[in-house]
Amino acid sequence: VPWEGAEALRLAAPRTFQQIRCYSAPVAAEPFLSGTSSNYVEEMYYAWLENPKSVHKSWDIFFRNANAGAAPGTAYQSPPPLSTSLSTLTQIRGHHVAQLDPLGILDADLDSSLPADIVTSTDKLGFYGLDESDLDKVFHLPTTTFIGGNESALPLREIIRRLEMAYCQHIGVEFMFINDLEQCQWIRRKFETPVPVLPLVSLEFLHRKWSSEKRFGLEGCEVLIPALKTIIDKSSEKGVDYVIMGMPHRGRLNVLANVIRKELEQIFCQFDSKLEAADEGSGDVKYHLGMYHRRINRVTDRNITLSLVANPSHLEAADPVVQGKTKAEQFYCGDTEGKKVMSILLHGDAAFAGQGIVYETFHLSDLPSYTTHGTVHVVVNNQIGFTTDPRMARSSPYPTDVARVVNAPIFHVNADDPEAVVYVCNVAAEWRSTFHKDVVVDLVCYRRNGHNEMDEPMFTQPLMYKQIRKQKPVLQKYAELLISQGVVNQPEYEEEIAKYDKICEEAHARSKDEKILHIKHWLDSPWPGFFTLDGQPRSMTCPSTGLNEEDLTHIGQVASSVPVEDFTIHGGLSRILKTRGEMVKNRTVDWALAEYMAFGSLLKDGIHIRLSGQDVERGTFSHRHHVLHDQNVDKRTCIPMNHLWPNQAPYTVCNSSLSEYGVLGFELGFAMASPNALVLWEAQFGDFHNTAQCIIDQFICPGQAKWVRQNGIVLLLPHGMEGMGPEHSSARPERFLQMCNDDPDVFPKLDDFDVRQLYDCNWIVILLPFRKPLIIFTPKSLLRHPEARSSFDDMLPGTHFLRVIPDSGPAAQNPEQVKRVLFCTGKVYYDLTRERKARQMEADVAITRVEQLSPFPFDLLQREAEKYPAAELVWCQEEHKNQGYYDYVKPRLRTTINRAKPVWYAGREPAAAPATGNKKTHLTELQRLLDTAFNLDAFKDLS
Ligand SMILES: Cc1ncc(C[n+]2csc(CCOP(=O)(O)OP(=O)(O)O)c2C)c(N)n1
Ligand SMILES: *[C@@H]1O[C@H](CO)[C@@H](O)[C@H](O)[C@H]1NC(C)=O
Ligand SMILES: *[C@@H]1O[C@H](CO)[C@@H](O)[C@H](O)[C@H]1NC(C)=O
Ligand SMILES: CC(=O)N[C@H]1CO[C@H](CO)[C@@H](O)[C@@H]1O
Ligand SMILES: [Mg+2]
Repeated sequence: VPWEGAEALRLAAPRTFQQIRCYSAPVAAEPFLSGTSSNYVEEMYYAWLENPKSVHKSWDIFFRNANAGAAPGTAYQSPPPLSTSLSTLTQIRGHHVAQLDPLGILDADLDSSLPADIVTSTDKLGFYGLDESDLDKVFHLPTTTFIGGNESALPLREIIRRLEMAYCQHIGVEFMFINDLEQCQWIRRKFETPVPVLPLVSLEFLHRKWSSEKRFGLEGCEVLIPALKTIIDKSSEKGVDYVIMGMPHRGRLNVLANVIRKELEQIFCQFDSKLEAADEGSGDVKYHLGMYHRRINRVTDRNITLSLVANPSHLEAADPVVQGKTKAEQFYCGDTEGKKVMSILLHGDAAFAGQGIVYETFHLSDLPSYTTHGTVHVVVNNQIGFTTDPRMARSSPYPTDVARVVNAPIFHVNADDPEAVVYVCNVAAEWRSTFHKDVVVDLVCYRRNGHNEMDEPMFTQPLMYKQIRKQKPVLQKYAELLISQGVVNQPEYEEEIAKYDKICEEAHARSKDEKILHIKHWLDSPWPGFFTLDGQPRSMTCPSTGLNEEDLTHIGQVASSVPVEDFTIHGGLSRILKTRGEMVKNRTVDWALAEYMAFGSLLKDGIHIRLSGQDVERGTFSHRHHVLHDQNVDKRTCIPMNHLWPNQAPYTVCNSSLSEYGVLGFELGFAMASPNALVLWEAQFGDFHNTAQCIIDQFICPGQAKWVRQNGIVLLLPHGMEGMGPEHSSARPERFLQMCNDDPDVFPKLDDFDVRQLYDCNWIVILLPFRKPLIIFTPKSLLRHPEARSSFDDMLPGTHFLRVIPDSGPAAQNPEQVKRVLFCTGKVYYDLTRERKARQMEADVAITRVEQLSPFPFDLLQREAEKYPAAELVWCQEEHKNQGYYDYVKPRLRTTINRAKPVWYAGREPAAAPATGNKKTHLTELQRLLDTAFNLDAFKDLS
């Protein structure tokens, strides 16, 4: 009894039924059938697949309609139902035949063949068992289409026409992979509901936005400007008041001028090569600078803030940074659903397809601590990347396929059809505000000129550029269309052009009055009130970081307890917390507890802390345990750090996705939004930071010099040679040190040595009247080393961070007698002290720890060197000679002592890999370096 069967199946597996609506028949049938025990139906189904006539007519219709998702009961009436797959397949594959390329040469999906199942009024009818005689027959429409508007049945000819209009014209919609019925239906409704006349874009609007500064114009994709405007206007209408944007070089100045509305004279004066730079730092080229602008949106009459994030040449690198900044702005204004703050990311076609960071960024889009609740992506798909043809640039049909991994709908649109573009952008913004998920607009366009003004495109793309030379600019095309429709007349059009030219001319004239160039006008994230106190610049001091005894004890107690009721933690963790409790009673702290003290005290001061990275909640080395898990209740957790004080700032700690490039970029962006937060990213092991090298090289190291923008991001990089092999040993300190900008050959003559030196450098600490990135090489085995402990006494009020820890044992009592000073940093100190004791050389050898490598503590080390007049000076490190700190330290130590004597080296030999994978070799190497460090004759022959 077919219909009872259908009802039963539907009730048994509603989810399956929903899903099969999205697929073509044979694919859909599998989940649909596998969930049932009805062999009878199954057998018939396969029989029907082979030959629809082999089963009873009722089953034929049932299978056709049930497969396509028609509600049972509706399909079995007259007029005869339309095969749902006819409309479904158009929804799925219409974009393959849509006319997306304005040039009409390349297919946007790189495939010129036509799908066999897309029916037109003259072709492929046979695929559905129809012929031309059916064209005027009226068919009942399935529930999965909205082409009927208010009608439930239409003639086949009209059905095909409407499907073509919706899916095969200048818009190609990819959405049928979305496995959410509501979302699919929403998109269908948007594109299928017959719209009598598309909302007309007035020429005045287009033109004012389009004319632009010549050399960095968007020729071939001018439609980007109304596209962005539409997204912003619609979002503003939906309640958004802050839009953060990231974009590459192409069209950037145009966007600044016409979307963000940066004063034109500020843009023009950048072209004047005679202007002097007014800010510290080396600056950057004009199409990389950021921007922040607040203004009234004329369409919605609401205030809107637009920020364009500064970016390096490295394409797509700014994506995660924009997302992090967006998350931070949402966080600070309590916008937990992304209703007020949103991001827009622009991409080039080649970069979007080729750069892995795009994928990493997409994978942050739905994670609780990283989501920005939907990003609108706009691809300037000019079908070329520098000189590379898309057929050589990607293996996927579209440059946008990467977005499919997060089920984002993708709207391809022919950029020569401004109305289609504006329509699609409205839908994209509405999608974002409805579902708070990512969406992609693919503007299929062309690049009228070469890659830049100097570039000859005919060398490599002769045919494409022959066509482009013939192509009328879209403004002209659209103006002609509107004039022919009588919407505007020729004089009105010319008047608009003249009006905009005049605006540009006047601004250009004003730009000549600018005398100096202020990069400060180009800040993407101003920090109002941070650099001044009551209108005066803040004093340059390093405040004491000490805490009083009660606070230390209180933080320690919370760190060693479970501050909520009825919460069962793991037995092993109970022991760890108990030991912590004992340490607090003993007034000592290890690394993990010290971190607690630091975070806890900042939270008390109202400073928000965010710690992000792989497995940071527990800590890779199981030492941190900032999130406790109830052993009996799924997902019940407790973060004791958030139970410290009544009015404390919030503490955010989040396990990240397994990405370094994406997540470090994100945290950098988060740190950008506010100076009053401590944002830390921890690598699983320091070794893995190099997959985020681009963020370090392009943003963290030179960010202030290029963009006068400070950033207080902290990198925690577990480092140390512990016999764990070449990939778990080195955070590559040598690379960070090589990028430090303090001069090895100059002993700085400075008042306020410590703070001034920090101010001048490119990276380092917190609790300063300015912000710098800080790189910390963090311990692994030292986390549990019994001697790697500090007393509360080192943390009481008046205490400071120690840049250098001098020797305090017998050697320091009798410095004249000391034969050798071993300068070192990090964990090798503990190997050295153990060895010194074993050799009974405590009076002969002093060991000085350098805690702050850069900026180099010239002043303190000079004191140390002078204290031991008769001693040889040795730099000792466990790292290989071409790695670690040696190359950085040696010339600076020599400068410190005015080159009065040699600086010797004790450490591993140069090597290509950071560490051996063989434990025995590891120990042999260690013993050898200790022997060198303490064999007082070792260097005699060399001198
Ligand atoms: C990571 C990176 N690799 C290489 C380059 C050099 N480069 C600059 S533009 C460009 C082509 C970009 O093509 P596309 O993304 O399509 O943008 P379009 O220039 O066409 O707008 C390349 C390879 C770069 N800027 N960044
Ligand atoms: C926009 O912001 C300005 C300055 O903050 C304010 O004076 C004005 O009232 C705001 N306008 C609207 C419509 O909110
Ligand atoms: C605390 O001090 C006591 C006595 O010195 C010592 O035995 C114990 O190991 C210490 N506990 C911790 C956790 O350091
Ligand atoms: C922010 C986040 O996703 N945190 C997760 C980190 O991992 C633990 C353990 O799997 C989860 O409980 C957290 O929710
Ligand atoms: Mg391109």
